[in-house]
Amino acid sequence: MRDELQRFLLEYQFGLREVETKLVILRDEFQLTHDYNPIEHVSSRVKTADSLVDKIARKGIEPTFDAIRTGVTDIAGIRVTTSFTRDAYRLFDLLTGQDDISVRLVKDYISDPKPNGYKSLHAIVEVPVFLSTGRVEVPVEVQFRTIAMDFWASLEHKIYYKYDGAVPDGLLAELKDAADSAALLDARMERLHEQLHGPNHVVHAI
Ligand code: 0O2
Repeated sequence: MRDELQRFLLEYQFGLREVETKLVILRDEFQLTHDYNPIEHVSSRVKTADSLVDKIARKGIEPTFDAIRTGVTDIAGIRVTTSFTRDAYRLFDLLTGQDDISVRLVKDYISDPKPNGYKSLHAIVEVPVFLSTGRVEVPVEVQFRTIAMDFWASLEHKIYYKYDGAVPDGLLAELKDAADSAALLDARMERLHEQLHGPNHVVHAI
């Protein structure tokens, strides 16, 4: 069972590598061709077996590989941090437009933030991985967000876990207020950037 689980998780590790390589190629090509790098940071992880078991129990998913494959879509996860909101959408378009990538689900919490203030653009994509046994489509969750959105989300995540989900109302209101400030900062930085380079910087050149 343990070997089977390792083998199951390995496919997600390979899927992650494929998508990471695509992002590295976009980043390097952007830098070289346009003298501009829209990606600040990329981080990735495959869920640990313990965290996967927790999620299956929480969501009431049957403990079979088929049920897990269908029911848990963030076993492989990548977070792409960009300088500006435009870059988050631009990278989303460039990745999801590649013809070996299929998009399973998109959640746009940038245009439609969660009530707590969370902003991020999520996509569940499927990427082909070629094994000795043949081709498998591996789902990978990709989150695109700006540095300001990421800064907010990582603090909110820590607070949420510290209070085990029961965050006091005063703190929730402060977090929402901080999310609004982060959004204002994003808009302001993007305006400054456009003053420097013009609104269509890079877009024309693609
Ligand atoms: P972790 O530890 O980051 O992996 P799902 O539970 O994934 O099947 P859900 O929650 O509807 O379904 O998916 P959604 O909304 O796309 O959120 C998935 C991930 O987005 C979360 O993964 C978080 O990483 C992030 N996220 C979503 N909402 C919030 C939020 O309010 N605050 C912060 N800080 N992050 C958020 P996990 O598995 O919850 O956690």
